[in-house]
Amino acid sequence: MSEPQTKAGDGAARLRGKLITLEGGEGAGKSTQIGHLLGRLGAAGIEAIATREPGGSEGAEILRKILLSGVVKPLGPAAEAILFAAARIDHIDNTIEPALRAGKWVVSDRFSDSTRAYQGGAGEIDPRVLNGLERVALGDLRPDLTLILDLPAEEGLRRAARRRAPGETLDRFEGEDLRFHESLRASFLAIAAADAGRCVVINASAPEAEVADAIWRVASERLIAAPAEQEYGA
Ligand code: T5A
Repeated sequence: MSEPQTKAGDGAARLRGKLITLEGGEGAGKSTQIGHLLGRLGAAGIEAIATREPGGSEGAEILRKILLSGVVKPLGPAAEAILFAAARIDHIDNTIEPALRAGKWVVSDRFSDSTRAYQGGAGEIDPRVLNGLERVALGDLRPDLTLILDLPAEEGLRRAARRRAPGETLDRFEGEDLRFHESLRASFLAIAAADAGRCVVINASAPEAEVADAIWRVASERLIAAPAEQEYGA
């Protein structure tokens, strides 16, 4: 479980890194855009790491294999949500928090909003269950910025299919029907509307370079030009 974001430390005050999450449906272009964002952060002199969910740490990568294989599907979305939360705890403890404490920025391909959209919205789990899981998994941790890459579900599935290697099968969620994927899109947009301070919707139907420019504009305006930096370990 994550620790509080600000606590007494033993050394000199260090600047805590920022957590940026990219969310959206299948094939929205998250991995592609994380490459661009990391390049631009590096050029701005900001040390950043890329990570992903499910996964991003040794234990969480084991759970990723289990979850995406589909063996948990018969147990229902609540069981899947609990396993996604277990993976998230390992990811936060072993990858995200250590990097943030070291002053690095963390860019994660999916995070807790994916559980809200896939298991909550589309999977229809009671939001109270998701709130409880989120409290346990995240503690005080919240993304500083969430970019929701939005595009029609059909286009995202088409892109994901084009990227698939010959003979590669659909994973657990890619195999769901179009109605499921359309409801995901609606869930992500609802999450963005409910938390506009944290989330920004990006038009992911635009050409790759335009999407990269839009993401960089938002990230630099919201985080780099931000007047006050949060200190950690003071
Ligand atoms: N999940 C995850 C849950 O159900 N609950 C949870 O809590 C969490 C964390 C993870 C699965 O787990 C589910 C959601 C997912 O189903 P994954 O393999 O990590 O699965 O897959 P995704 O996160 O869905 O990522 P994808 O790899 O499908 O898509 P991306 O990363 O969004 O897209 P990307 O960058 O690989 O691009 C796809 C293709 O489109 C092209 C790219 O070149 C690529 O070929 N492309 C564009 N084409 C045209 N215009 C653009 N602007 C383009 N941008 C990219």
